[in-house]
Amino acid sequence: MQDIPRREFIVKGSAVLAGLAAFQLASRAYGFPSRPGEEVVPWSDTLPPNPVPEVIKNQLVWSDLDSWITPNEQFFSIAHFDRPVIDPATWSLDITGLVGRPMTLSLDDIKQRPRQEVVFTVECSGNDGLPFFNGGIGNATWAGTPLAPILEEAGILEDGIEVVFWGADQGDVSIRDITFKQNFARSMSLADAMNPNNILCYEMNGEPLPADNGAPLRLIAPGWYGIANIKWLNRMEVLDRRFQGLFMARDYVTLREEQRDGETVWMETSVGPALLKSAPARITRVGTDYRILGAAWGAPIERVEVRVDDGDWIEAVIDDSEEAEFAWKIWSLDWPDPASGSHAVTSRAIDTSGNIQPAMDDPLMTKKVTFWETNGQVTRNVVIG
Ligand SMILES: Nc1nc2c(c(=O)[nH]1)N[C@H]1C(S)=C(S)[C@@H](COP(=O)(O)O)O[C@H]1N2
Ligand SMILES: [Mo]
Repeated sequence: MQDIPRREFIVKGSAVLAGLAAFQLASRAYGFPSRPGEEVVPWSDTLPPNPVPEVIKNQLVWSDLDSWITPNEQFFSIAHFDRPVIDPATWSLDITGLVGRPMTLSLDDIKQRPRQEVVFTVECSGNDGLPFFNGGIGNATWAGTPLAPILEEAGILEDGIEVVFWGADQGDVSIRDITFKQNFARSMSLADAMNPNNILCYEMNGEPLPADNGAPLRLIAPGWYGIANIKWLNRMEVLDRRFQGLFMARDYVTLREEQRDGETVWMETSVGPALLKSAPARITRVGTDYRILGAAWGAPIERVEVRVDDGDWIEAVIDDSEEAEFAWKIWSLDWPDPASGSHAVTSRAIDTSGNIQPAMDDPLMTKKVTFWETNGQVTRNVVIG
């Protein structure tokens, strides 16, 4: 009895779906603002050689940006210690410390739990803070299982306030004259860890998480700088106090000179959530019709403005064909018949609260003396004609 309507529904449904798929394909192809026959005009500025090729690998080449999602083989990776290659069959995740029910989960256990995906643009907080580093960023679809229900099942004891995430990678760490072998670790307050957006991630753009990006399991903490997204995760430990490991309390510490009632104070904070930012990615041309294209991320984007040389700020067109809270927005601005010669191209993002991405000579940038969290406006140079 119910078969007939159901089949009808499926037939109609699939026709609708097929139509929708075709439409989405078309709008997707249209969505990334590329034009038939366009050619890429290279930037005239180039990065000096990367002095730490084992730490920073595979930087994004901005002028190659031609898709909203960064393919895995073009995704950057950062490793401060070694780069462990882990056998998923023998790997497990321990949940220990101040929990009522300590747990050990296999990869299968984790994959059997509810699946959650998020499109999230990960940027290293060191990006644009060092002369050889502007490609520490990429946008991927990450899949895994939500973190919060696992912590709930483990039963955080009353005194638990902090969750430490440990990686399998190890290096030598020193405090004063003591040197010891330590695993990579970062922590979050219990409140931050319980954010429903956080996932324990085993898949990147539909493929198993690549080794360099943390296989078999990593934390994905949407909205945070890269450092919070612990790779090669194998232990989570709940503490009754703040964790002060190298990457929380000594490295990845932003030092800012600030004024309080005319007095200079030095503020030291651990790198945290991402900051509002944008960058020009590439220039293309069809004949003499030039176009500037870029990305904006780190906060809900209201608009992006572009300036050529010392000209006015002009509003760019934001590509709204892809909607994802934690993903970059691609923007573009037509630049018809530019004068020949050298030009500087700068972008600035404005968020929905009205905050403007700071200029590089803004005190927010100049009074920040460590290189992390450099979210100032990025200027690129191009020679026309
Ligand atoms: N275990 C571990 N996790 C880590 C790191 C690391 O060195 N070890 N580097 C962090 C830093 S600094 C960044 S920017 C991101 C980069 O993620 P990706 O390598 O997948 O691009 O991973 C973070 N997670
Ligand atoms: Mo980073």
